[in-house]
Amino acid sequence: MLFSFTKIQLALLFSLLLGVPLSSAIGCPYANHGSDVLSKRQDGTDKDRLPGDDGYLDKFYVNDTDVYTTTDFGTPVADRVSLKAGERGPTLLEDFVLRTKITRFDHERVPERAVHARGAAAHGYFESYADWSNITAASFLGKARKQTPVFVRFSTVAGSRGSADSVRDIRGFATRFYTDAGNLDVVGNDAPVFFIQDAMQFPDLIHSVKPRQDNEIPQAATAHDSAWDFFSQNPSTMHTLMWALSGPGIPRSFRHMPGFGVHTFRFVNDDGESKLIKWHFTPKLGKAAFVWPEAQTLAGMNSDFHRQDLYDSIERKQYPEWEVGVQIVDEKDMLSYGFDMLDPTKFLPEELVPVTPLGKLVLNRNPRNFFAETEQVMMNPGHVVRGIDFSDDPLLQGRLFSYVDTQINRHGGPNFEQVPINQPHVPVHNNNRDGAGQGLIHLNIIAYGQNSLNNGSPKLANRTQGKGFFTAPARMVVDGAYVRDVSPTFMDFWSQPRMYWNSLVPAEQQMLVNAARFELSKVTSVAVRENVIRQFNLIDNGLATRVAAALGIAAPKPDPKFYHNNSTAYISYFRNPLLSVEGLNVAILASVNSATSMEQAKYLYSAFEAIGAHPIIIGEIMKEGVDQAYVSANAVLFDGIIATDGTKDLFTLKGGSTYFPSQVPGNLFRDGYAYGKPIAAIGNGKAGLELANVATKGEKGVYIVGSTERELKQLVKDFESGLKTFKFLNRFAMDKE
Ligand code: HDE
Repeated sequence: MLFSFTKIQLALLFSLLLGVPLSSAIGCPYANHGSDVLSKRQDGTDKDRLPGDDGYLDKFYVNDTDVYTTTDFGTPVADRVSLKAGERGPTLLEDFVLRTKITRFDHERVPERAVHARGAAAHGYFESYADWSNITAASFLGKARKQTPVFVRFSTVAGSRGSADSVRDIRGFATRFYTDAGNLDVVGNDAPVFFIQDAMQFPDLIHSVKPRQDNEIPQAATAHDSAWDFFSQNPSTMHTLMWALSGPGIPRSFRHMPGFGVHTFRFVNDDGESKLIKWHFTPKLGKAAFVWPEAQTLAGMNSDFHRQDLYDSIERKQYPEWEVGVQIVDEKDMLSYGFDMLDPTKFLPEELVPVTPLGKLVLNRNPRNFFAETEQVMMNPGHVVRGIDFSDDPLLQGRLFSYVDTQINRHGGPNFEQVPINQPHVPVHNNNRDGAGQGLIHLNIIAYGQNSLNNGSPKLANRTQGKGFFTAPARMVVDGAYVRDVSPTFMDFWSQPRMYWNSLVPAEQQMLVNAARFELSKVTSVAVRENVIRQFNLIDNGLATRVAAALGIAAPKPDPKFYHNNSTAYISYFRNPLLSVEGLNVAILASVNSATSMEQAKYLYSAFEAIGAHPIIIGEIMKEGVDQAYVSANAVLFDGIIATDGTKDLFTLKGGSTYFPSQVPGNLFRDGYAYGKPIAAIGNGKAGLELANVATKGEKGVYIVGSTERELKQLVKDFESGLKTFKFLNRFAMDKE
């Protein structure tokens, strides 16, 4: 009997020897049709898996190569032509192949998210810098270099699922950590503050910013009466509004965007000691934002710009990265910083409490199926693990209810945690049962506690046994009567917006003023406009006066109750250059009719690729050596624009071209300059600058050079620094004092 194996043992042996996952070895009908696809993508072996890919999703991948079509219940069928009574006769009810195919199609859509419907996501990993068990019992932070799989979804808030990426809005930044002690979701935004202080106001806020109820206009925009009526009637919105009206409202990409947990949370260590914390995700590339005219045009030129930027940079192996850190505050200091740490409309300046870096977050794998992963991921701030705890922030408390509720609506039942992308990568044991779409076969029929028939299993985990979640022992309730009221510690709505305003560079303040002018010029109610000016005037008289001037409203007298000169160095998007040019799009304008131009384009392509930028050669037609045709080119798609020597004719097209509108090449320079981008002309490419009438030699961010190799080398160097500057602020008009 020495070599007698059961079928399972044989399968296990086979699977171990050949590296074939167990489920395919035993012929499981649903699991693991995907090993072929996976091996192609990841070079065949587990060794080649990227960090963070623990193979958890492998068993769910389906590969349809070289197999027959089947029905959902496994019968092989042909599903191209329906069953009819005679070739030209009526289709028969009997045709289960047709009926199921159509039924499945009819049910493909699920409700989009009520907010944050538009988004994109990627897989990756978190790596802890150190053992942080002195401050938190969270196991994923318990060891230096420990890696944890993550899935991060970025989003806009107000727009529908098909809306444009570059609209003005706060961005969602939701990170799921698949830790070895369960899932932790940090469901944050790209601003560290939120519009309202109490969950009770959330439906009101969202009703006001969503499109009008009668005509569903405008899509994904706050530039309408109801949004600004809500803002001006609810001054808690002022602070987040300032963020939305400036850089964070129109980020260059998700890769250039920070993330914040917004609310105060808690770290708790094994001994039960707790600290208040605020989550920060800081982009390794630095922060960058569009300017508004650029973002608007982009919505038409490529409404998927952010989604594509994320996808493409991962495919190019330029993995987006953030440093994850926390501000740590003693429990007793809840009210020590001039505001209440429970108030989500306030942020804690880094000058007061610096961010402690905990680890890095890297995104290195695109989802394989948008619906299955990105659309079905159901983030929830209530997904916490041992070592993390909540605070009494009333907005957070309301969120802890909302997210599960909304998932049940979207999924049509309570088993949404069983969807592959939502499954924790650790076993799930409890007495929750049944419901629509139950995907597990529970063998425990003693589905209650306390029981004796199953030895009390599943057992209860807590602080001292089973490494369970526990509430921070130091969490105290402030004694008081039941009230439906706002705390007096939540009542200063203007000091922090003023600090925000004080912290922007002048050109950035101007962008904010311009954004407010744009939005309010679309507000039809004069009373609403005046109410906004009154609110702005509590923040800063200059802000109010400048916006008012564009609306034909008289300059208000200063209302200095909340005026001060405090500022913080960490807010501005335009104060510091980018830290890297990684993945920035450099348009190299070429002419297929000029050998010099094509050669130079090739040279520049290699040079920019070598420094990590993303060069794109533009030509009259698509052919070898050309990445994009002028017909689809627009300055908004590129971070910098260079015309090669030999492109002169492009800029002097008499009578135009049928391959592209004749104004396109010139407009690339005209608009690129107006949007503050670095631009360059080599040799007779200078004709482009002349046509666009935009720049002169010696102007910052404008490079005019000859064609020698020395000059080209220097150009690449200078242009790299121009790309890091990102926006040449001197080109933007400023209000006269
Ligand atoms: Fe959300 N929010 N939210 N929110 N939120 C949702 O949950 C809600 C709030 C945030 O990529 C919904 O699954 C309420 C603050 C992100 O899948 C919903 C309140 C912050 C995402 C919901 C808030 C956020 C959501 C819609 C006030 C920043 C997208 C679909 C009490 C800290 C997550 C869903 C993803 C999504 C409710 C306030 C961020 C309806 C009631 C504050 C990033 O449950």
